[in-house]
Amino acid sequence: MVLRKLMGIFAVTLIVCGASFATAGIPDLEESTADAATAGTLSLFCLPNGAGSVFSDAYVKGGSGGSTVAADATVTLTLRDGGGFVIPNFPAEDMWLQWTDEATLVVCAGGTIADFDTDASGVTSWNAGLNLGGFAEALVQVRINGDALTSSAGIALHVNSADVNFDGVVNLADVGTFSSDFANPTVQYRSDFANDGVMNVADVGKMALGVGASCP
Ligand SMILES: [Ca+2]
Ligand SMILES: [Ca+2]
Repeated sequence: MVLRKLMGIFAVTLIVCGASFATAGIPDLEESTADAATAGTLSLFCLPNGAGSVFSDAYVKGGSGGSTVAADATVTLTLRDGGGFVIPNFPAEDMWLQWTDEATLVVCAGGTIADFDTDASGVTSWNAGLNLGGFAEALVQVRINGDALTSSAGIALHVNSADVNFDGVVNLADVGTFSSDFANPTVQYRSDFANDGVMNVADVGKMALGVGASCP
């Protein structure tokens, strides 16, 4: 009887250990967390060739009183398994950003992957310029091997780019659309690159910077 009890405990221990071994090192979408360095809705200017703004050089969406307000949008992810243990050395190319609405966005191949593999603390981040065109006013989700984190609904980081017509190339067609937006009394987010709710020379400068850029 005692032997049978011991065998039972041994079997249960095996099953419990087996279960935790099975999830060790496998990213858990609820245990893993990601946040931007600044709270609130932010705006980031991008270019298909990656030469747009770095995340630490983003804006508070809409600015304040017609002035741009700088903000650090750097996204930091801590990757954990089902046991809450951090996962180091996870490949950067398997972690990327994806907006909940990408209808007016073009993402170049691998254009939104993490800056580096997770470090010894299971941490990676996004600060380098993304390779993308078009614009999105939606939440952005961190995806691990294609699956979105469930620990939050996403991060309020909106993006626009000099590739206004979202075809992966910045050319005269984009300049034309930007020019008509510039003359439009109703400010269009897609063209308000130095985002402050006003069209002015700062936006023109970013348009000019982007001409000729394309996906790598
Ligand atoms: Ca274009
Ligand atoms: Ca502006």
